[in-house]
Amino acid sequence: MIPSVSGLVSAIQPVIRQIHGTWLAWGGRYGSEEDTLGRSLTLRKTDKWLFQEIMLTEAEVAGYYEGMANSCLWPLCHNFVEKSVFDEDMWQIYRRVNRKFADAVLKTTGPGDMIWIHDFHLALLPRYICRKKPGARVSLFWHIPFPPPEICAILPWAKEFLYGLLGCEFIGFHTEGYVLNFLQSVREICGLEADITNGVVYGPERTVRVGAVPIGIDWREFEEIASRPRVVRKAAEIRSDIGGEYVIIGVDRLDYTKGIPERLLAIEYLLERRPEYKEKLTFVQIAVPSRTDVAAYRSLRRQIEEIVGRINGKHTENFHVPVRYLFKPLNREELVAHYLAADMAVVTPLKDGLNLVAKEYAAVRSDTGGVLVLSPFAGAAVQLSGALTANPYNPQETANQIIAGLEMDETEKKRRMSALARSVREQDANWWWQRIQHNWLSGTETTGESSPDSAIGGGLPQGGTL
Ligand code: GDG
Repeated sequence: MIPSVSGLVSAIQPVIRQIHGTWLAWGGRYGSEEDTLGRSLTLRKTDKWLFQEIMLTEAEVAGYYEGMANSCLWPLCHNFVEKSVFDEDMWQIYRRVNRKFADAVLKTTGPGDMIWIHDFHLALLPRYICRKKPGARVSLFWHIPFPPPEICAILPWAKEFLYGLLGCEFIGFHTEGYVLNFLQSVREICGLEADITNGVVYGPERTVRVGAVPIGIDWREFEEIASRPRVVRKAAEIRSDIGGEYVIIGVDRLDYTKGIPERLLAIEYLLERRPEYKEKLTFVQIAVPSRTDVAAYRSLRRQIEEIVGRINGKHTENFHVPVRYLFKPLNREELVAHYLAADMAVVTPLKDGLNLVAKEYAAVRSDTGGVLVLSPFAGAAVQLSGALTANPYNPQETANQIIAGLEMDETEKKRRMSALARSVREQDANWWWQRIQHNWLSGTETTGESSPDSAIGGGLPQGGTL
């Protein structure tokens, strides 16, 4: 099985490996109406954790995953209300699939097991589990932004959606801002009492703690990959193939929240205003294919390709092509070689829960300089104060910050990069997991049966094949 490329998968895998849990998720295969569980397998021979496949029918994938998750909740939570599709049939399928996950979790877990749920695909699952197993040890991590109450209220099923989450003992978000949005939504939409200062909701079935716990990365792994001789050689090859003086990189799933067209417009503006950069600068955009069955993603791809064509048609000088565009995933080593080769990473989402690419770039370039240009609308901006900030909605500002980064003196670059690296190292994947455990377990009585490594129930959509 090949795990899909996404921030969620990158973030979760090191923790699951560490605790030897069981990962329940849809594995990308279709089953029949009656199927709940599919195969159990280890992803690699050396893995001590188990992947337990949950089967979905084609209609469930269409209504639940492509529909409710990717075409309704994803845009809504990223403030793209006009892209959200609201459809009662989709909602009914979302409920059904959440119930299916609840059945699978209940079959797989024993008394006292810790059930850790991931993301907006499974908002109803905590309550479904608790109804059948009152007092179950359930916690959820929300990987994307949580919208403010006035946007949350647009969801026709907002109350049920929020009550679903309130089956948890603890809910983690990336930032204090999302925590506040959640608490205010619960107050305003459900009329429940919420203690904003201490992050507590007094729910109908249990008291729920809520907190900001931004995900960290396994920076040691990135540093180790970046030190491999073949990766260092690959980075040098990338630079010599590209030519010119400066390599700037963007790495994203191809998603309208990531601000790829806006970033390209900033590059276009820069080349027009500062033509001396035409032969010096190359912008490499790695766009990983994502949600290709959703119409909004197909039209975004066309839009990006049109802008890339226009920029290269207009600004190629002496065969130096200013924008290199890759519409495919790279393997880990190739990805790290690109980070290593790049003088600058431009991470300018219009809205992003956190953004791991910014942290990965900082981990790889920690000792070698490099510059990070970061959108204030990425959750990671709260932690990564060494970055140059650029509002993605303003291509001129982004272009100016790119120039400022390219022209910055080496001492300032190193100062900023070491501040970034410090934050990425201090608040890494391990720190994140420790804080989740601390928040989850604090304030509750442990029976002695419970252990954070006994089981993981999670709804993590996987691509690839089994
Ligand atoms: C969601 C939230 C939140 C990218 N290209 C390749 C590749 N990647 C990997 C990166 C990184 C991951 O994919 C992307 O993570 P992000 O955080 O940038 O974005 P989302 O996928 O939208 O993730 C996000 C995250 O969950 C975690 O909570 O930060 O806000 O939207 O790890 O390295 N990996 C490989 N080849 C590529 O070409 N192998």
